[in-house]
Amino acid sequence: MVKVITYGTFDLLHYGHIRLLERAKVLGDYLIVGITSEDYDKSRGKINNQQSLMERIAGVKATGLADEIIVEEYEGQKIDDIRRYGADIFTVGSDWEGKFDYLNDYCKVVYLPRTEGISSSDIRAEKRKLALGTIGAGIICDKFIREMNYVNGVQHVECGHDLEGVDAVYIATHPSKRYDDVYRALSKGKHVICESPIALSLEQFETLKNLANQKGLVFEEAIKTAYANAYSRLLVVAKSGRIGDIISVDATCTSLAGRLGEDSSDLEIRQNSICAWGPTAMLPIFQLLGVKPKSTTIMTKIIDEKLNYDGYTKIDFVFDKAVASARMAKAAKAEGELIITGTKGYIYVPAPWWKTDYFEVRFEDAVDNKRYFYQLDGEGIRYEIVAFSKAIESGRGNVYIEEKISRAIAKVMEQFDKKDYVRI
Ligand code: C2G
Repeated sequence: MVKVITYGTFDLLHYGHIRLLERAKVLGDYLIVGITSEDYDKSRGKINNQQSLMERIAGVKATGLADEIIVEEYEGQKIDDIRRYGADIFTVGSDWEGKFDYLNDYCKVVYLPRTEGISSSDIRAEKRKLALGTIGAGIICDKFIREMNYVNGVQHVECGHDLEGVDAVYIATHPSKRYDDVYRALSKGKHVICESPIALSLEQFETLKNLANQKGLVFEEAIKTAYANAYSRLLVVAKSGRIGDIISVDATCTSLAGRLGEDSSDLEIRQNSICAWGPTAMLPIFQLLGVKPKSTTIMTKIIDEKLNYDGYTKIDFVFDKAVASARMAKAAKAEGELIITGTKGYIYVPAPWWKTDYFEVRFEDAVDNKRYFYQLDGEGIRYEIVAFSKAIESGRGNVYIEEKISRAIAKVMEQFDKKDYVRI
């Protein structure tokens, strides 16, 4: 029996895919189709799949051409599979001509002519693009606009104050202005993704959320770290019990803002430490330990009284069975690491942990340590935009940053805003 193996994403299954499978099938007696997992596709830069792995599997299955379907999850798996399944022929479309010649050492490699004139990208592009405007300025806004270019189905549209001509808007204005900007955008029927913190009080957050719900609009908090592969994996590892019970989560984020301290004349246009870093530093704490701390103590060094501008802030949380601390600074420097302490071991994420592609699980006996590496493109912003446009298309909420997390962040912002803190 001649076994043939082929691989692909098979997103929005089309005629080109089916022709490939038909011809692959007649090369032998038994056809194995490897379908790429979401993570593997992300790691090779394919971030625009419209269908989930299960939907893509169902599509290939429905053709009736595959005798066996497997999932392709990592680089180098093709060699493992060819050996494991005893494949005689590896085949793929001619767009890959030459790329898989190295598999000739393991089986016969056949490139089948690609069907011209059709592709998943074309089908995706045919859908009307989401017109996404931006309000705000600065590096973060520029990065966001740049990252839009990598996302199929999203188009950057310049918009004025009236938000004419856009379906959705990204807001990165000064934290003190965000509430008004978000309110205005939602009132005009625009979907909103806004840098965190969105609101400086719980009441503000609830008002915005209710407005979005009433109007059936997507309203999301932008914390890019939440969308990074390494970060979402470390949450899973931490929750899996690998390091035992979680006892403490300690996150530090600092960025020494150049002239701060020497010339503080432009402080009002800068974000203070808690706005710039608080949401990111609190994210793993609330995602791992829950959103109901028994106590929240804010310790801060205020460098401008009138603006309530903190140069350094440390927030201590006490939960039922764990503690946590978030440290953040714009006018002090420390190691930007994340440590999750467990009863059996700990997870260490080196600086800058908020845009890392790597973490380590460490134990008493270093032999048991394990390192994890993941692809991170565009600091996570690219995936954030994909998730936002998918949320709009599907009408489902944000699965990366749940509403209760946004609420918990807004509560801490309110505590700070009311100056309910200990000064140093
Ligand atoms: N294909 C084709 N004609 C098209 C489009 C795709 O023959 N018009 C073929 C591709 O060459 C590939 C298969 O259909 O063999 C699946 O295509 P994709 O879903 O685009 O998957 P791809 O990214 O090519 O993955 O490890 C993954 C594989 O290497 C190929």
